[in-house]
Amino acid sequence: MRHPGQRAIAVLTTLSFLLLTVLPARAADPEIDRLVRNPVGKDWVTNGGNLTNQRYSTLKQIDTTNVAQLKGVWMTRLKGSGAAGKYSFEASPLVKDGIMYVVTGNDDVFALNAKTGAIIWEYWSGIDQKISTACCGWVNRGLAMGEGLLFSGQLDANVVALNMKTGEVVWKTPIEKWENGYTITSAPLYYDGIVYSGIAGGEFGVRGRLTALDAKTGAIVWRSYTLPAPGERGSETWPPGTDHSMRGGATIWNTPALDPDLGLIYFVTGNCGPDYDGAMREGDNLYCASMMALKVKTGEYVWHFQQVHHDIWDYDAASPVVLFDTVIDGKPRKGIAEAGRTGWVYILDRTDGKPLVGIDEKPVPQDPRQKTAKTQPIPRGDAVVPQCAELLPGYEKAGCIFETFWETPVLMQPSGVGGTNWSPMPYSPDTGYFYVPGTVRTSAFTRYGDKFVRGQRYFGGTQAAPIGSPMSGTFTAIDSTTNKIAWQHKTPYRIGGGGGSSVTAGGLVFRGEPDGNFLALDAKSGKELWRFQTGFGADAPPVIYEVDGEQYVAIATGGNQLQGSAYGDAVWAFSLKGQLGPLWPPPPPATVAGPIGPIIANVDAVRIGAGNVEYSFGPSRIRIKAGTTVTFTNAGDLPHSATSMDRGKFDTGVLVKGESKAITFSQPGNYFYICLPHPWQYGQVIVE
Ligand SMILES: [Cu+2]
Repeated sequence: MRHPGQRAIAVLTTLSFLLLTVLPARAADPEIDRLVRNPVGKDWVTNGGNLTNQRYSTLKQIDTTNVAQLKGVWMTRLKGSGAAGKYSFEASPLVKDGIMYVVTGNDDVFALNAKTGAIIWEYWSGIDQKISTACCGWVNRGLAMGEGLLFSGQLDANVVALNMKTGEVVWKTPIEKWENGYTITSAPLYYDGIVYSGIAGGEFGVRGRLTALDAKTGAIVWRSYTLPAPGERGSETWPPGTDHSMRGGATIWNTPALDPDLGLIYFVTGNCGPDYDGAMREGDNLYCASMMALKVKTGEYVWHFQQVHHDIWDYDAASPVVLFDTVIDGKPRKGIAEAGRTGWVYILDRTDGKPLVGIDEKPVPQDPRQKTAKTQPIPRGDAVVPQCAELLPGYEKAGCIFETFWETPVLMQPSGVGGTNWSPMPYSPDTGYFYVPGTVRTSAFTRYGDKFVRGQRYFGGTQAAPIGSPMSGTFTAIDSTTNKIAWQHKTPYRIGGGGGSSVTAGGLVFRGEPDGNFLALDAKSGKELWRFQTGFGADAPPVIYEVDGEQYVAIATGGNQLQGSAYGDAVWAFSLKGQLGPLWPPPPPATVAGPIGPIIANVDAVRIGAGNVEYSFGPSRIRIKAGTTVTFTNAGDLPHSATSMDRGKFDTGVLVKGESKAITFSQPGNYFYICLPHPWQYGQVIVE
């Protein structure tokens, strides 16, 4: 028989065990958790400002009445990091307690004094310069912080944690291998002891996923795939008896948002793979091009909304989701919205994924060869970019969004790069508007099929812009309660894959332009109030912060290859007490698609990616006599090809660094060509 005292001890032990397991663990970083749950004030501690991704700052020292006086306080060059043709600068700096942290396209991280711009420490990532699986430039969209650490997802598919005081590596966790087609380009999210990271690689036949890591140790806590294995939920939307879903893309390009009260984490997924070939993947192909909600603790599926069924246009959902609270028909609603590549903003109820403003399934053009979906979701309200293309000389067919195509090119708008690409869409609770960057461009969609080889491009077609076609952009305020345009600016350059913006309680939208200009607009009316030439492509999203009572606006200006803007390695900070004036303008981006530069006669060699202009042919336009053999050599860092626009005339195949291929041009004619991996890279051969 047990002694009563022993029994009491046993009961106490059981009770304390229960308490330990039932009570939530103490927050690992209560300060960061509090900052990211609340409206953004003096610090900007996560990519989207806070857990909502609204990029809305409550600071209002700089407002519509005084913004015209804004000048540069400091401009710091980041020692050449990421300042080369292959890079884009897409990160928002983070700021905490007067220190700024910024990551470049080479995954190098710098800590700066946020008041003076002086560099405090540097982390050089040392990532393999042979990484060949970054689809769309070498980019890093930003950092996260918590527990005294900075978190960064690298192109080599590692998540690293750095000591915030020193920049030293504390842990490093591989999520995958870049050799298998996986890279990380999105900014992670930190909340309640966990780091959440997406993964990219939708152009390489990968399987998308969200990964949750323990912030202290880097151990993987859970991983949630965005594509079902055979037999799992959603696998009925892939052809039975195949494993196409296991390489179907649906990657995560951007920072998730999180609702702590609902216990849900939200994100959007990228295109289906192969991008332009739906022939072998009959079905809706869940969960490509979808908004998704998972349980934040376990990664368990809660709801999804697919924006594009059976995507064959690369109509990714790439811009970060935004959480907002609103009142519709007199009822308070919990909203979630995302700006798609389709040109529409998708506005849903974040509790259940049902449309808030209205989205209708409508019949669309059909092509049995592409196994097209019968209907597509069409949001009520306005699109921010045109959705029909005009016919151009040399083409047989032009159509509107969701037109079909096969081996003959079909012209369509929006282009396969959007609409809105990776750029964020800020939301202001003061105006109730979303601020949506858009690219206006035509794609000539063509399907040609691709065999799957792990770690190789898996496009199945192309969507190059036709030679001579115009390219521009729009910046639009969309009313969140109606999904209709409140105001819209036509911009001279494409800004859907750049032109990042943020909004403030001072009634201002700050946004960059690829020609180097940094602008402030009246958030309510759209009126331009200030403009400043930064000297480099101003495409990364700006941030707003405060040090010692002074409000600053900062932007990383380093250009963007999607925008064709000038590269660089600069970070600018502005305030009302600034003294620095503008810089000389950099070369502006192209506004017409096609090769540029003079026509050079009697050339027998073309170098690709030479002279630190990664996405280029040099000379880009040549005139030769029939029978001439031209040697194409890859002098750049990344794999490139020289492929005639219709692919049948000539094709070097993909050349790695240093590799050459000789092509003999025997037939007179005018041959335009592109690089297949980078279809915005153009050349021309005139054979006489
Ligand atoms: Cu290329």
